[in-house]
Amino acid sequence: MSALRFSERDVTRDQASVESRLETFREIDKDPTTPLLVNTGQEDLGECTELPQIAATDLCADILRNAMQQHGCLLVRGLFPDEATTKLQRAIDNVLDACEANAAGNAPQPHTFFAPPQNLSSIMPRHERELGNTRSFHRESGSAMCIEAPSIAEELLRWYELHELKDLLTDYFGEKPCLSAKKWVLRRSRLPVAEAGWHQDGAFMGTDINSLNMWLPLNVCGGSSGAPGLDILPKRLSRIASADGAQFDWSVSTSQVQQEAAQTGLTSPEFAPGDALFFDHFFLHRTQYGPEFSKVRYAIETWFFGQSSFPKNQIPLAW
Ligand SMILES: O=C(O)CCC(=O)C(=O)O
Repeated sequence: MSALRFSERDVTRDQASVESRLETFREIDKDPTTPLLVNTGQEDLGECTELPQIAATDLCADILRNAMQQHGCLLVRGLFPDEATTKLQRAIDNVLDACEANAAGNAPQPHTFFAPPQNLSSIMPRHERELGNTRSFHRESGSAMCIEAPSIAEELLRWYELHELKDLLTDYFGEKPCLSAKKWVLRRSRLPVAEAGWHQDGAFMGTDINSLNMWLPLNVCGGSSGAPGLDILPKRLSRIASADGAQFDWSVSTSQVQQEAAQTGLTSPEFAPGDALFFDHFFLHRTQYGPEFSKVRYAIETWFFGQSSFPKNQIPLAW
């Protein structure tokens, strides 16, 4: 399998390519007639309590579909090699540092790790204000939109395709996939980890979509490793839990989570670099936090959608 090669890329061409991926969706809305993979309020498929795990060699659309229907998630062990995860950590350092410099008014010349698409603010409904708020939110949480660095984005797309993810997702969605500018995120935890709250991404994406997130940790994290992973409820939910008593209107209070988890129980798996956790917009999870999490964790979150069943507010990106 070919390695990741960031430094050999043509930044100008990659920036133009990401701009064109954004333009594809400027005038397009989702198609309300596309069948949904999970219908809101559909009947529960029993109390499946275990987090389903498979080896990367066993990953196929049927296993993914089955796990998503039964548990709302699938953990694939060893999907990507160690050599790549180390390279990706360094790339994230470079992108986050460039974003900091840009915010401090020292906008770097376009380079491999920073060359934001020039149409990004015009494509967001609230333009500069929305882009500014999105960037501040990311800086405060130790993250950045992947497309701030089009060469990283384009190389990742090439690499995802080599790992047959595009075929897998096309089969899963029943149509070609697209991605999201806002929810394709490079992450390096800021310590101490702030409480981010239990949430389902459908609370702000909407629920009339077909989605799949690939959450990709790049170093050992979770469990009791000392680096924050995710606390999760490995259960197929098909509605957005109430935000009553929660910190934000898109989050879920601990007491509400305990009710949801009454039969299932919560889990906090330990992840190895290159494992991938797949889940959708109904999946209930949060970043682990607390004094015991003193180590930095790197991760990439890539949300995919069906190309006619995407949340327009997350700024779709053609693939
Ligand atoms: O990486 C994290 O800690 C948070 C990830 C998350 O909430 C998500 O991918 O939706």
